[in-house]
Amino acid sequence: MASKQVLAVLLSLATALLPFAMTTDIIVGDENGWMPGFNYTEWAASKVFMVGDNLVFEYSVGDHNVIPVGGEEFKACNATGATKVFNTGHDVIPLKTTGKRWYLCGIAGHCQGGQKLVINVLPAASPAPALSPPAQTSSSNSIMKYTYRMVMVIAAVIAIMNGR
Ligand SMILES: *[C@@H]1O[C@H](CO)[C@@H](O)[C@H](O)[C@H]1NC(C)=O
Ligand SMILES: *[C@@H]1O[C@H](CO)[C@@H](O)[C@H](O)[C@H]1NC(C)=O
Ligand SMILES: [Cu+2]
Repeated sequence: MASKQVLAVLLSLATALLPFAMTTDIIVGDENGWMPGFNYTEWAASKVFMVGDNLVFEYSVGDHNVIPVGGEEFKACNATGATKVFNTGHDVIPLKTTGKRWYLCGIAGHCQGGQKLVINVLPAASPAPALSPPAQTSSSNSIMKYTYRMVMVIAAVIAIMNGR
């Protein structure tokens, strides 16, 4: 078989199994939680967000909140038109569809102080992350997903070599 065909077979096998992958709770900011003065853009660059994952915002009740907004509102730190506000201190937001999501804190000055998060949600079965190593070794989330996919690919290789 040509190597491209082999790759295609491996990817489809691996991705076929991915919908059964575990849901990951992704704690926004990791141990820093949800606060101003933290670079969530940099943080998000070391993560993989996939349909089926949960975003979890952790903070002291009353100190912050979480408001989903659009891209323009995100840029302008403008939540005046927002319809939904999360404020439990432990907000679990399921990522149900692919594409960009924008969140900011609506407490005065916090968004301007960096308390804003934009992510790109990948399909649950996306093979893309399997082809490139995790961006940063500090991300247990990426390493976990990367390792999981590599195990799937290796299992597929073994299955093919056994003629199954
Ligand atoms: C956050 O990090 C990104 C990527 O490293 C960088 O481009 C950006 O300027 C940083 N933002 C702030 C406010 O420091
Ligand atoms: C904030 O966003 C709303 C719509 O969501 C818009 O009507 C308003 O003009 C915006 N305000 C500023 C200052 O950009
Ligand atoms: Cu805040």
